[in-house]
Amino acid sequence: MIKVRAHSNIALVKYWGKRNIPLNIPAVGSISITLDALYTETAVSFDQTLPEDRLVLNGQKAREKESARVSLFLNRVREMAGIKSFARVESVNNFPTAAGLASSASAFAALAVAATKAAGMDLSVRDLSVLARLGSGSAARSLFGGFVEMHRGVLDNGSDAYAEPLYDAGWWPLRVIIAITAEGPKKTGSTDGMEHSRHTSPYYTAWVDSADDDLREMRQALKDRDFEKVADISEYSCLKMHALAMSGRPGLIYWNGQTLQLLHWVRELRASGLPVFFTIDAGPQVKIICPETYGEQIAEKVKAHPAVKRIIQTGLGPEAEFING
Ligand code: 2P0
Repeated sequence: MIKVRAHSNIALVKYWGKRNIPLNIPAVGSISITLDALYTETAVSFDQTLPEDRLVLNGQKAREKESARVSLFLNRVREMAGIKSFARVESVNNFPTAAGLASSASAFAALAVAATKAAGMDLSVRDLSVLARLGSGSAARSLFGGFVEMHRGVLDNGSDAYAEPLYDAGWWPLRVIIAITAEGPKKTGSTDGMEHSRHTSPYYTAWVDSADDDLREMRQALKDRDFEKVADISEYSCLKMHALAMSGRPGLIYWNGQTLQLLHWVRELRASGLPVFFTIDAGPQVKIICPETYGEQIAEKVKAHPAVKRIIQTGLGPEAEFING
């Protein structure tokens, strides 16, 4: 049995849209940070005696839809390894998936590493990233720690659409404070939301065309550890992604009233001189980011805000790793 821990991540320059559906190739590159306190641990063993794949999620037999998605992924692993056995997969998230926090990123990153090793393969990190991407786009990034860039690539077969590390977590200690504004799963998942935007929004082409500029600027801002620039580009990419989602037909609104209140509030904090910015994924939670040295001060303020139910705090995390030797 092979067991792997992979951490969740959030994008500062967002991924939204695919250029190839069957191969799950993103239409735009993205840049993310890996989160220390949010992770998935996945154990995999292939067993010739099993009549089918067995998936246990957070201690319970997985539902049909989740099992099918994992089996589809395992089929690719079996094909690559030239084996036919089914697998036993046990996966545990240490964070609440019901709050709509990303779980597919850490889940498919951990599964890619554990399943290939359990199948007797020793893939390069680049090949692992391509494989993880087939499970979930953001999973390609969760293989790595610290600051990570995902490339959209140009090839039809997706072999150049992979993630790679930009800087490790120690490059620039940041704190991420996740403000939970509502519990419960989101209504439209990212995968469906992205396709909806591609098919119905008049802004989709502009989104794709402007992504490379954002990536280039963010790379430079991270290199310079220029907080103001990172804040500016992150909020721009986040709001542009949500504007794209909202401009579909019907428009997708991932925010609630509390989300919007917090956006204004974070900008007020910044205007008052505190180094802090927000980003939001396909849900109502607001991720508030600041230098580690301001972490405690800002976390206290976020926790006390009436729009916030509770917070989850984390620093930047490491790459995916084997945890049973
Ligand atoms: C991101 N998101 O860059 C963006 C921003 C959500 C909003 O990547 O369809 O679950 O499995 O490739 O990776 C979430 O999308 O989508 C995501 P699929 P995924 O973090």
